[in-house]
Amino acid sequence: MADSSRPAPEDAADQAALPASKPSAVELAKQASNYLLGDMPQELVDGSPGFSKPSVQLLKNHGTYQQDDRETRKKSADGKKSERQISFMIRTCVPGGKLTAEQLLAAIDMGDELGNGTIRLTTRQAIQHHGVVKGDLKSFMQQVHANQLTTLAACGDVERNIMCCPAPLHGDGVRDAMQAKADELARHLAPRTRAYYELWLTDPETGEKTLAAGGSKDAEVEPIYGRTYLPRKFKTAFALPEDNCVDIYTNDLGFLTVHEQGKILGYNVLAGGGLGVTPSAAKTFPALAKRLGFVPPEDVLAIAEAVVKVQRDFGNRSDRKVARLKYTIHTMGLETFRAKVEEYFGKPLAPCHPADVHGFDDHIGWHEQGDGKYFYGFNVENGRVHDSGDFRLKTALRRILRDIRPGVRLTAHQSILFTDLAVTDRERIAEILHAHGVKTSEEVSTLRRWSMACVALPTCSLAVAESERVLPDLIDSLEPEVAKLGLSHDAFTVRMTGCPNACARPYNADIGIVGRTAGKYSVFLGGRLLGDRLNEQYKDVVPFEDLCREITAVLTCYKTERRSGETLGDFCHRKSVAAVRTWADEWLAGARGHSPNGTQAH
Ligand code: SRM
Ligand code: SF4
Repeated sequence: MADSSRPAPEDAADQAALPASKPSAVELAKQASNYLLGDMPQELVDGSPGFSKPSVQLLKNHGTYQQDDRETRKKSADGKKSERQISFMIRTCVPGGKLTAEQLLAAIDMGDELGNGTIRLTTRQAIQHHGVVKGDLKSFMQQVHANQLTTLAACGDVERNIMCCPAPLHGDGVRDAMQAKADELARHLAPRTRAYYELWLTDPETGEKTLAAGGSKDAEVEPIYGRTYLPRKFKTAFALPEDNCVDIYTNDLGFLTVHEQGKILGYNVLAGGGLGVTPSAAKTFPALAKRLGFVPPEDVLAIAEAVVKVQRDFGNRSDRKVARLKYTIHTMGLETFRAKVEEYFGKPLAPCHPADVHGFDDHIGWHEQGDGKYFYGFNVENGRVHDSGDFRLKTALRRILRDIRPGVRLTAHQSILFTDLAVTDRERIAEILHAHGVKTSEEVSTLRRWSMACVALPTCSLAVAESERVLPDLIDSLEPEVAKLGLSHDAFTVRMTGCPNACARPYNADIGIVGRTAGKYSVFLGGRLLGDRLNEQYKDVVPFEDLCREITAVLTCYKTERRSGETLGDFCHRKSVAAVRTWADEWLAGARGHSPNGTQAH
């Protein structure tokens, strides 16, 4: 239940700094940091390879994580400690995934000059670099700024990169208007602290501003967030009922665009989605967002601010495991939460419009934009842009970006849309890709196209198993099985993560594969492309080498028993995951006419 002794909305920002229960160490670090600056100015130039613990927490709000390559760790001489080569992951915000060719080129160049020679397109339409050393951090941030982007709030306890369907489909203007609204909200919820500018965009010797002076000059530095920002990360997305390519239901806050005859009537507001779980903490759970109410377009900023402020004031600041909005709603109850949001909003919320998600498009392939130009959705496997042997994706991208100068949009599926193309560019793009050993989207199997994996090893400190580096092998081994079953054209999502934090959103996929321990995975079934249903655990602790036959068994069951037009996820949901398991286990044991290797059972 909501605590009635809580402060009124207008003075809650200050009091949020003083929670009743013992604040977590991260809260203390934020509280003492003077709006996210802390001791970082001194630590940045102290000659050591890393930062202190409080600064490591603060740095996340500036878009960077202190990490190390876990494969190069060495035992110290006395064998007691492990020696780590510290480097930094840096995430750059790209609201709605919109970039220019120059910006993506610059990001690729920065990966070569200051990072590990690769870049990664994320599951939230942003860009990540890895392997940047402390001495290069400032230069990196300055280059991001020069590239007219920012890393501020790409990570941390703030509104993250706001997602929006990136398709440049200009036809009736609905997507353009929705994308503009998402941009407006991203600007509205951006932190206003000057710390970012003071730390990264000034000369360390003189303290003089070299690139930009920014942030609030008002006495009230952060009118939305207050001194301690939010209790936890906060994520927002905009989608259309006919196209949920951003997985709106997995976000803390979602705006589902309700439109008729080319006019946006308003937005259904969804709240409390989030997927990460901690298996050792039973109090954690994945959740899809709940339908909260309906607002006209002019109220989007105000309702978002109200939801953010309720989370600011009522979210858990002592236990970070249960600090996301989904737990605030769970603790308060949906009706109490809605009432509190209405209080902050200053008026009642209209009930949701009946419109709901009913379609999904990854925008891969060649499409007309509706303005006489074309866009090409290019599938980047697991978002990793690199050159390796004959596969020279990074070089191919450079050529496309330099020679054709398309617009660029990043998708929530770690892929790229090249936009504003002429019809003749289709062949040029295919030629460039082929010349660099890269397949066009049309040459990639449906199975691979709809798969995605998180970063995991070797950089992610939370990974317990491989993900990005092994999913391509699993897909390689599954492709012939899928073809044998005649399912090559069936679209279903296969999403893999190296731990239960769920960065590739496995818990609403048709098939979710989640790292449990080294080389072993839990398998989940029964979500679907639409992203509006959580899946269920099918099997636990499955060795990587058994995943292909286990999934093949499920697909065989699907092929044999599905109804006409039924998708894999819908089939598993209807039949029940338990019944699919029984069927598939019998098939694996050879008791269903044919054993897995195709021989007749006795
Ligand atoms: Fe994530 C933490 C990578 C999208 C849930 N995520 C991490 C960290 C920063 C690991 C860490 O804390 O040390 C990973 C960086 C690894 C590395 O070496 O690069 C990481 N998350 C990613 C990315 C890059 C995965 C990718 O392959 O694309 C995605 C970056 C998105 C972006 O541009 O902002 C990414 N993370 C997600 C998503 C999907 C989404 O938001 O649509 C989720 C599930 C949705 C959600 O938030 O619940 C997600 N990441 C988490 C969690 C669990 C949060 C929770 O509430 O339980 C963590 C761990 C944490 O926050 O404590 C985490
Ligand atoms: Fe790391 Fe786990 Fe996220 Fe994968 S799901 S990037 S292993 S935190």
